[in-house]
Amino acid sequence: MSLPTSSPDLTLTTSDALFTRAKDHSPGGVNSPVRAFRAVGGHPVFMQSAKGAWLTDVDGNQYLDFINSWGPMILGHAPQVVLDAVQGAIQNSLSFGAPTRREVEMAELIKKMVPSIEKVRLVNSGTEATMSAIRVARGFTGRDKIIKFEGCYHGHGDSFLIAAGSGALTLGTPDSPGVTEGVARDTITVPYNDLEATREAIKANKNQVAALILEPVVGNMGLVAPAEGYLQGLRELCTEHGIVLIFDEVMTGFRLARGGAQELYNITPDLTTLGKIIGGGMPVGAYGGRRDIMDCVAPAGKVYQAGTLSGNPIATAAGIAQLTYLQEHPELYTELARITTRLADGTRQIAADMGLNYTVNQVGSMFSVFFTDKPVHDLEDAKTSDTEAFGRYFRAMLHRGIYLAPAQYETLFVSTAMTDELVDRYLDACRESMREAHGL
Ligand code: HOZ
Repeated sequence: MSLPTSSPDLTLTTSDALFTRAKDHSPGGVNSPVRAFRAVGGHPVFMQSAKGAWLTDVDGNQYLDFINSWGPMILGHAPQVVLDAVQGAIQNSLSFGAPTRREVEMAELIKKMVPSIEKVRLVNSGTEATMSAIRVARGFTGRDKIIKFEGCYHGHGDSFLIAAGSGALTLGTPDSPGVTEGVARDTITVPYNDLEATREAIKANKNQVAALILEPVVGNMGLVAPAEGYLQGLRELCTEHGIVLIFDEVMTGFRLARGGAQELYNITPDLTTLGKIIGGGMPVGAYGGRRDIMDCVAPAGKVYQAGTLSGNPIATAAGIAQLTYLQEHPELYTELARITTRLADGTRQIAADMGLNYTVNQVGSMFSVFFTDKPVHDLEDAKTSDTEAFGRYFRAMLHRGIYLAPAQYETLFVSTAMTDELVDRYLDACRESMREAHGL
């Protein structure tokens, strides 16, 4: 028997070992690009479990979570009310591929909380919701083109991978290979927060634009809020030109208010897309809106869209439990905004104390720290961020047990499990990490 000639590397973590294995089996070792940590350096951490505000990785390290599964864990991880609902539901089969009572209850709940939705179709993800919504808008209007906004991300449907935000932007492929020229031609992009540019685009494509789709508060170039009057201006343009206004509220729905960004800004879109939050973390999405538009969807109408797992009984059980809790506890939104303001203001102040006038954008329980002193209103502003410094900051925070989104062009999400004591912990880590990232 031959003996090993060198000792094993004892510093190799279980996460590192899993990542090495994963790279043999999956592209880049992950099932969604941003998770690979390419934008921030280092290796991804593999998660084992989570409860409340805390994540535990496969090596037993704990982290205060600021991703919250990219939004849906608004009540923190593993809330009892959702766990009970899921545990009750799994006894009765995991899927039927046939109608169930809970699908009806879920639709009623969504309509109650988001009054612009008169009819709704459940799907399995936000990506499915947005792809379906533009198909319906095209079927309804008989037009081909859509307008989207630079840096907005609506999932990975072909039509949206033009000037896309999130991972596509981070990894330098905002216009993905594999999207045909024909599809790209039908997607018109304009800068976010620029009403005049949208007006011009509509004028240049008169009677050709089926839909205008946007994140009313953008979460995928970092967090960017709409300028005063901007959403209202878009609403008026769409009404004037017979264009279907689609609010992609996959991130903001049920998070910024019970009725999402449209409630917060008091704007009524024609269609709304929803995602993961309506499943409490289970794979769910939905699109819905005006009755006359939704009645174009099969089998009521001719626009085809279907799915075996749509309205899945476990996902709807989780979703009903979480949405009911949100519906019955409106006060939690005020508290979420208060605690997130402490996080955002605290971060801004820490940076300022070091002579760094970094921009921190916040709306309700979502916030982003841009490593730039320019106010950030659109993609061009966001791109002035120092992504190298952000990477160093991210790694320093991770080392101190704070789990941030692993890319500058993403948003942080806060849950009701965040306490003032935990905010203090975050701010201590932030102060040390800012110093470390800038060699101060
Ligand atoms: N790009 C997604 C958020 N904007 C991340 C999805 C994921 O990795 O889970």
